[in-house]
Amino acid sequence: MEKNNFYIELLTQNDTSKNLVKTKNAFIKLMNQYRCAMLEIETKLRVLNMDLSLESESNPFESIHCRLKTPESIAEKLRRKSYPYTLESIEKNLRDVAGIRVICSFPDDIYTLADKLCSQDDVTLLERKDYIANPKPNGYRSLHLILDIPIFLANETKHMPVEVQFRTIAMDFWASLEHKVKYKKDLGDDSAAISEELRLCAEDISRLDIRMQQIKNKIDRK
Ligand code: 0O2
Repeated sequence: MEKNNFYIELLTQNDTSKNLVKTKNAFIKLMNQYRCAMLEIETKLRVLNMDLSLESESNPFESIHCRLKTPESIAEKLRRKSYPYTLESIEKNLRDVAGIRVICSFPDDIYTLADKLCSQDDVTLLERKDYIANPKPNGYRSLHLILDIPIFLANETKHMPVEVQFRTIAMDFWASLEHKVKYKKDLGDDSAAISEELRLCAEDISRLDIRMQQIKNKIDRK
């Protein structure tokens, strides 16, 4: 969907007296607020990474990736979930417009980082889905948090949600391939076999993560 069509849809389904430019600007303003919230959480994670690495001589996370949902992806989700097509509806119903993915080497680092982040004074945990303890049927593993964070703007303080996904390098490797498979439509008869193979790989990966963690613990005790 072209960006302008997205704004036109928002416009026509709402207040028709507003013009396209106004709607577009309001959308851009909202996206900037999500970006500010994402920056706040990213900074908190980077600070934790630095501080914890002084204690253990290794970094709790290997990499961090931030993304704002695209207008196309926002539109698709509103449509899929049958939510109203308004800016208010985006704010009320979508909590993953701002998203951060944190890639750790070891499973224990995921829980340490998540706990330390959630215990900060200005962070409120809205939702926690532990797909590591309870993997999805297809084998997907990650820890998902929806956090609320205040952002301090020129004339107001606003609370915004940010989704943070924590996974190990191995879980991320799996999720990237599974994502490709999901969106590849022409797998035909191989589709079921590939899904089963992926599910088995997810189990192998989980066992590998546990073994790597055990080796690290032994090294740390020396
Ligand atoms: P993107 O572009 O990554 O943001 P919903 O968000 O409503 O579809 P729900 O239950 O609210 O679903 O969210 P959930 O289960 O916490 O998962 C949301 C995100 O987790 C997805 O975002 C993916 O990034 C990731 N995810 C969840 N399940 C899977 C899976 O089976 N395989 C892979 N590869 N990733 C998964 P989006 O919105 O799909 O896209």
